[in-house]
Amino acid sequence: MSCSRSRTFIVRSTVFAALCLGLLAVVTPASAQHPTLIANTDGRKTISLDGQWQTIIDPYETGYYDYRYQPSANGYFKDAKPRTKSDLIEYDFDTSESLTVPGDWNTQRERLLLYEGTIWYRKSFDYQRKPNTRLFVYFGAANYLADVYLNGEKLGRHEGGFTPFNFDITNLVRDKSNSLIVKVDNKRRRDAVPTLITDWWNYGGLTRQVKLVETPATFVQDYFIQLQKGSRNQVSGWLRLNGDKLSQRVTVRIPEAGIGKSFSTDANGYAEISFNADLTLWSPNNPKLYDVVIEAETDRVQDQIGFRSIESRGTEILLNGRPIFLRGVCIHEEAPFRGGRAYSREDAITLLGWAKELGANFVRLAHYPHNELMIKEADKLGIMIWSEIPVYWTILWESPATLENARNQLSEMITRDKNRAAVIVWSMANETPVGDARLLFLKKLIEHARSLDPGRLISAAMERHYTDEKTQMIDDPLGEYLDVLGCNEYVGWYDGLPEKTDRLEWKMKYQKPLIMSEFGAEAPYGNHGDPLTRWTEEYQENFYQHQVSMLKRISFLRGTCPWILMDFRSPRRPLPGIQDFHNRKGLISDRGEKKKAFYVMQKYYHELELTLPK
Ligand code: GCB
Repeated sequence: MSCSRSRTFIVRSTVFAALCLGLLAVVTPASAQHPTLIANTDGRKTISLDGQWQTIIDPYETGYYDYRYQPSANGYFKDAKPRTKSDLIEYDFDTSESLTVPGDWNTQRERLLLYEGTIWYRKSFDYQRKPNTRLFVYFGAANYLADVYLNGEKLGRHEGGFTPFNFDITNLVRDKSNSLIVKVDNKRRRDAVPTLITDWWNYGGLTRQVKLVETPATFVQDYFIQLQKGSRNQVSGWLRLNGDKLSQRVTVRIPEAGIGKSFSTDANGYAEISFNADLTLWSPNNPKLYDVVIEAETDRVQDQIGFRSIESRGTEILLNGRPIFLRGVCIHEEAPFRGGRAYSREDAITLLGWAKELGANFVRLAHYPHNELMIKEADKLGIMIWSEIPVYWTILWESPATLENARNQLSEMITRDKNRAAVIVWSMANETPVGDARLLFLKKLIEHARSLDPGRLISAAMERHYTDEKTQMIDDPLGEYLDVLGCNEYVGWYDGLPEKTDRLEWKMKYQKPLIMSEFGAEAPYGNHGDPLTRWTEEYQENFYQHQVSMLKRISFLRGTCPWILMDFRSPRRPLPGIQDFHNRKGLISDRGEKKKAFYVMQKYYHELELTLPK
């Protein structure tokens, strides 16, 4: 993404041409999807399209394919109305039910709880066109596959349920009654990312905010402004313009630090930036954010950026040059109290507030990129983040299209969040099986991540195995390519009883820091019994007590992320009266009740806070 300097990619082929080429039926290669994602849309004039959208449920994709299973020229994207009393049109957005955006569809209507398929969304809006102004439509996320149309014309397709995308609609938008239509399809596919099985709910829909973004004709489309790797006073990065006037003087200002440096963009609108700066560094104790202004001749955009360095050396993780221990917790993007996908600032504040109460300075946002508000709140609160893409379990390692899709999701995640100090780890994968094809696949992702962002730590949540009955070994060949190793282990839950941890010794093939990226046990809040009775809070508490004693014995351990902060919905968890289709490994219930285990981790974190550098 950072190297791509081409103009915004807009698919505006006529439906006729598309039909001739068979384009509508073909998935656009992910790499060609969105080379020009706009960074920091919050720093721009936007018009929200959130609220009620008219929707049509379309399990057979009747609005897309004709009866020969060919893309239809007159699909629902035409938003047609009968013109005469004799006209035959078998759909009507106006009289169909509506859904709220942002929001998953599953939790908005009872009969959609298990729905996996297509729903068409339509928003009508007016827009006053302005001279020298471009207009984009920006989607925070659509799970999973989105086909987007404006006024009957296709803008393009986006694949991947957790990252943003945008389209230039300057030449298509009109003053009155624009019809913006999105076909969202959340059918699971073997070749998709994630693939057929996950331990979380496949919430479909326009799950994050949708907005119109106004920019000048030539605008600052993206920029990377961070401390250079290994430095605490050298800012380096790049910026990129999009438009017709690509050669400009652009000034980067950090007023509070008295900085104003100018750079010239090349014929592609690209400039590298580099300057010295005496800055107060961002850290959990002092999450300092600076106003940063990027001023081109034709545009001005403002951001809030924190500056900090993050490195690994031997088995240490160094924040601003000092060793830290990551007191973490895993979080799913599940809404506290109401259930469903989390999307709001309030959701973020609640979840991160609980993490703070636990004593955490770090969160692992599992298993896909979470919404941007979460990252921005963490930036303000001083909570460090592990962010990951949904390369989970059993991806099709040999498929070039699957790799391209994963790469694209990685690009979009990094593009969106690369200026957020809170993010310190990009994770490539979760519990993927050791093997040659998988290693090749993940090495390509690592290479790609490093090319987009040379600064952050690269990790992956891996597995361990027994070399004898008391030795746990981490020697996954992937470890060689990572900066920090993640390991998920459930000794005491899927593997024996809690006491089993007492006799285990941990070994790792690599001289690198280890984060125990998952460990946990299930208990619905309020279910009581003795410490060896499954599903009780006492068992979960016992599990954590034994885990903590074991974790304390691992000399190369530099972080812990219990699984998980809050209970979440999962189709893999049917046990009646206990799970009821929820994974109950939360330290807190989905109603906000803290379980006994919460206090075990809290105590451990408070001890760590007193004894280890923050
Ligand atoms: C794991 C997975 C996570 C599951 C968890 C569990 O290893 O990474 O997605 O939810 O175990 O509860 O089994």
